[in-house]
Amino acid sequence: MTTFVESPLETGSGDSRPATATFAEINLPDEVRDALGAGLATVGRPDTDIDRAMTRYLQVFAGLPTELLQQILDFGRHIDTPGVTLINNLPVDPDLPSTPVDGGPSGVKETFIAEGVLLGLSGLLGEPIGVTTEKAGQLVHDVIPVSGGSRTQTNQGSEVFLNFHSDITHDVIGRYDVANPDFLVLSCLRADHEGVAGTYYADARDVSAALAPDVLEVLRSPLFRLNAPGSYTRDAAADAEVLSDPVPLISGTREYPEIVISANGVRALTSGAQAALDRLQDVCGAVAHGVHLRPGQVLLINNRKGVHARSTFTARYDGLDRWLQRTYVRRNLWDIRYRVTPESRRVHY
Ligand SMILES: O=C(O)CCC(=O)C(=O)O
Ligand SMILES: [Fe+2]
Repeated sequence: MTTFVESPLETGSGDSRPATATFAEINLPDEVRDALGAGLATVGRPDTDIDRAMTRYLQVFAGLPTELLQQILDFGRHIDTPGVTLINNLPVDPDLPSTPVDGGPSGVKETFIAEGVLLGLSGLLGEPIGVTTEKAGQLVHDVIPVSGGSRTQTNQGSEVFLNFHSDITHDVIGRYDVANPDFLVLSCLRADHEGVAGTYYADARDVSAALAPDVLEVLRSPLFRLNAPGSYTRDAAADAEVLSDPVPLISGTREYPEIVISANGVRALTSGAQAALDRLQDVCGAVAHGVHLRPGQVLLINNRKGVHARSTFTARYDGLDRWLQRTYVRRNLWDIRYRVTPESRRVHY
């Protein structure tokens, strides 16, 4: 049975977190972990035939206890389920190689348990996709500190707080919150040296409840332009801003709001909008749930129900730095077919 356990988690700096069930935790019993690991070991490399591998992962994960499996499926399919779920005690690779200092992928990783955990869980939520401007279109993203990017608002950073954001996708339609992933799966292969890197999630339901009504109304107005992700502006625009059309940051029904924030900068169009934006980051910090990810732990993140952030930590670039793997997951590939590349039906511009 799952409980809304908060003991291994930190709360944000404030005291305004309402008691809603926007965070959940799943603990795998040891025998379930071991059976999953044994099943995944039979699949091998996922990248030679990804659709065959996804099918095999589904068969392996179908062996989870019904209650646990349903909780993961419900996370992906229902509007009223938590925005974030931490899964504990997943199988890990027997001998993890060095953390790649160039941000990955590792050329010497010879077992694929982590990839199986990541892609198998992703397949329970939807379909993993690649984006050509993010990690060269790969389906498995390595999230590793990179010295050249240590102070950037990207997943290469470590020395600066990565502000509350959604993972968005630059799109010529002018909206960056349409073709972006519905879910992120974040899997920890190696913690940071000091074990202090925190990953935080603020649910838009909690955020909305904690905001003053007038500030919420401003955030629900199309007074904000999102800057494209740092990976896009770096590669395609020499780090110049590439702004979206004006959008609201919070939208949809009051009961089930959607939130979007770009990590690489939001341009507020009025001074009132700027004040609301500043307040929004503070409120996210106050209502957020956080975890110091450890090997064998995975965070399922709904990229529409809430926003996530990462604390600072110290990278040493010594092969033992923090190493996460991440997927971008779409519930439905049909709606983003206008962006598909000729090379792969899972990779989009
Ligand atoms: O490093 C983390 O914990 C999260 C980084 C992040 O925002 C991401 O990978 O999308
Ligand atoms: Fe992110």
